[in-house]
Amino acid sequence: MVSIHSKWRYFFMFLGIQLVVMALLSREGYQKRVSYFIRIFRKPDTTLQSGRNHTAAGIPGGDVYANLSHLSKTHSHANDMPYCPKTSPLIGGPIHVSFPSGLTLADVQKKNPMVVRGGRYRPPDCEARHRTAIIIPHRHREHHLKFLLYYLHPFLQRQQLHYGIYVIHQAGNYTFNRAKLMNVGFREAMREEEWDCLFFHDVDLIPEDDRNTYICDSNPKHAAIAMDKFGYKLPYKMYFGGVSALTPLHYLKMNGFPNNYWGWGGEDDDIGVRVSLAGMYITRPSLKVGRYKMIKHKLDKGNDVNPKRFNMLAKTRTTWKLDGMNTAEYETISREYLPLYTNITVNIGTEAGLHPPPPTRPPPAKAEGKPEVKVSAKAEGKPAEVQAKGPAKLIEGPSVI
Ligand code: BGN
Repeated sequence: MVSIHSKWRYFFMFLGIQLVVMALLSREGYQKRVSYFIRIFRKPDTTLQSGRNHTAAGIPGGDVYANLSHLSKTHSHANDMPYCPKTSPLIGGPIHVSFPSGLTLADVQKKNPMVVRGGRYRPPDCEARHRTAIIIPHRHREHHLKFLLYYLHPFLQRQQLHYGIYVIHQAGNYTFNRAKLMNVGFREAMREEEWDCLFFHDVDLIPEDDRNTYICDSNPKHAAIAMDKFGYKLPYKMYFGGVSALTPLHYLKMNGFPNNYWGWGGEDDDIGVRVSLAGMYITRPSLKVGRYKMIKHKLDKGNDVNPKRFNMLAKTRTTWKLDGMNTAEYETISREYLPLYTNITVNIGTEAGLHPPPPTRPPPAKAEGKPEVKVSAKAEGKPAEVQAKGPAKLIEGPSVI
């Protein structure tokens, strides 16, 4: 029979063991576990500064600038640096994306002290395994560009890439041509450095997970597979819009992108069709990783829906070799090496050519087909250097890289 005394003895022994276990646990992050349970009962934090936050779909998202502060300029880019690890230790997964008012390019610059002239970066403590150029077609979207730069710079640094950001700015007010600007970006970026991968990036899409690595695959990659505006799903199987990644070889194999899609729509489908016509296929990251938040906006002035896109798309099979990188004709107006990006302003002309003839009859109120090549190389923040280049005519084939 167990006496009352021995019952108490067992109780105190049990209590003692509990105390020893707790003491041991507290040495190995017990506090972390306790704070984890406390956090479950707390309201989610909504400030931008917090370490972890929640994305639109309730996935916890971290501060894109976390982990980067220890990188310092004291590292020297020595010749004998080891290669960076295959998987960057700085990668943290989901990123919290919000668009705080009052953010300026000067703030973005302050947060990215390791980014150098023209928006270039190399990891300070290891030799990057990949060299990626980001090509961003742009006009009148300074507000979006600021947010994209705020997120993209630390995102790419976390991936330990050697990278450069190129903004290709369409001069004048004629209808926007996204795909032709990409052809310009390809040519101009490759002229400067031997990039091994090019990311063609819409200005209004912010990546939400840094496991979506900005490196190329063995086939053209469609990175923006899950956008918030499509409910984080692919809108249709052949979709190739938003953000895509190609090596220079992929790009030339498909004769680049079409030059003749003026206005909104269809050009990304044409590019997708070119991939398969050139004997390649589209690769994609997982839906969990290829997530993007779109900065909301209305359809731009100067980027009306292109009514010809259905007919043009039906003919891609016969046009892709005749129109593309081998016929991209443009004039470089200026090249500015700004602190956060290289800004290249170009005249890409109109459907009627680079210098369409003036109308013979008195022009109507709104002269269609007449480009007003008024260059606005204005960008927020002071240009570090402006190298006025043009207008120098550049009509080049794919052999000239
Ligand atoms: C498609 C557009 C794409 C656009 C996506 C997503 C066309 C061609 C007609 C078949 N394609 O419909 O350009 O990126 O929607 O918005 O309009």
